[in-house]
Amino acid sequence: MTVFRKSKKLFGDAQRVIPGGVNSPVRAFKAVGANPIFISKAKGAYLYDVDGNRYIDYCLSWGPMILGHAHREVLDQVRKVMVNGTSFGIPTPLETHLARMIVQAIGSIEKVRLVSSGTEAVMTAIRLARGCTGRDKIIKFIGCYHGHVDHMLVQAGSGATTLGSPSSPGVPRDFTKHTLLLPYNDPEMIGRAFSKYRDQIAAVIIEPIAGNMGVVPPADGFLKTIRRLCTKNGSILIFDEVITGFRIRYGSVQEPFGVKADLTCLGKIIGGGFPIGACGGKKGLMDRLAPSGQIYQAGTLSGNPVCVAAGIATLKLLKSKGTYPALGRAAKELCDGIGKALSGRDIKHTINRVGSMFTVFFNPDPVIDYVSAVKSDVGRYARFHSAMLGEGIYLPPSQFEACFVSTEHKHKDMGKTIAAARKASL
Ligand code: KE4
Repeated sequence: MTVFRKSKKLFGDAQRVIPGGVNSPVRAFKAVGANPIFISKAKGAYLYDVDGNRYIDYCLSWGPMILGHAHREVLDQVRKVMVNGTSFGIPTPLETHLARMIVQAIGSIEKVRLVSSGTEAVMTAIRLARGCTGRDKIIKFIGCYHGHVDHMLVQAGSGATTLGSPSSPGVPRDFTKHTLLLPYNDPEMIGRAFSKYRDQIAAVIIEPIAGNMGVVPPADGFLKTIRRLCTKNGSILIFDEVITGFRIRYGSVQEPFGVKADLTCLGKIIGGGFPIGACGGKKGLMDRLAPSGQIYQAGTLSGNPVCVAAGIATLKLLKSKGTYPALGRAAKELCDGIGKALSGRDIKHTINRVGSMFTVFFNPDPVIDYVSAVKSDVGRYARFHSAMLGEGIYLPPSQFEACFVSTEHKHKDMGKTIAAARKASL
């Protein structure tokens, strides 16, 4: 019987001094109706909580820990750099090194600005798109999440192609009146939006493989349709690859999809577990950013040597041959096993997987967009999460998130996870 006594006490302590007891809402386990576990340490594929329980971790800090936790070679590089100072607020050669690795890995990126979070990367991309086009409107897709910047916290307007309204208190209506929310994987709707707003659209921002409604891949041709419409109307195409960047392959998903973005947002993996984000694109766009251009963007700790050292070490290790096929094989073995376990118990579900990111939806039908995703049985997911936690398996505490596999997840970990799925009380 898994005990959470110390975590429960720590959660009470935390709630007295931190809103909701957490520093990011999803960590509070509200979506699975439980108290969060508090972590004491992590190594490889495993988390260890303050009660001494060990978990196989499929959340991996929401994606960054693709090499597993506390990777020796990443920490060695961080140690080497940090003893020489941690932040100077003036350039270091390390930033150029990481920027060059990103440029060499992603064909659509000629220059890149490093920042400290995915949210900042998105903020930068949208301001750049608006500044370069002189237009205001932005298209985003229902179910995609691009960080907590005001104009991205939008709920769909009343009609199909009406502009959005705030989805959070504290966001003035004026801040979202230029944001249009469209259904993911619906080429007809985006065609109608461009017909209606044509040369008013500064940019379209999309998760090329959605991870924030659970994993939802793009329908065939959907991304190419968006690319064609953006090119035709002089709008900027922004791929938010904060999750997918260096997750599916060494670089972006633009190459396998045959769609080049004008701007790409990155984060998570490129920081190797340290705070980072990045916005990259063609020189003609990127050079419009201050100080080479007039479009302002800044950050005290942007590109700081510690985070950048972790990112460089991580990308170097990811570059080694065979990394991504092995990640894909491990995730396939896991998803096939979980699928068989649940089907064997006649539990209706669907699993979406791309490479080493996946979601088990408790949904009898295909999940192809937000409307189909939210038909999932979130109560059953909560019971699944709790049962798996009790068996030492840590899944994201929400049905609408992505699971990830790292290079440290071994065959025995998959076997234990599949066995747990076979007996989880649902
Ligand atoms: P951050 O500001 O949290 O570093 O990145 C925002 C962001 C931007 N774009 C995409 C596609 C993202 O997935 C994210 C953040 N992802 C969430 C989990 N899906 C982070 C977890 C959290 O909010 O606590």
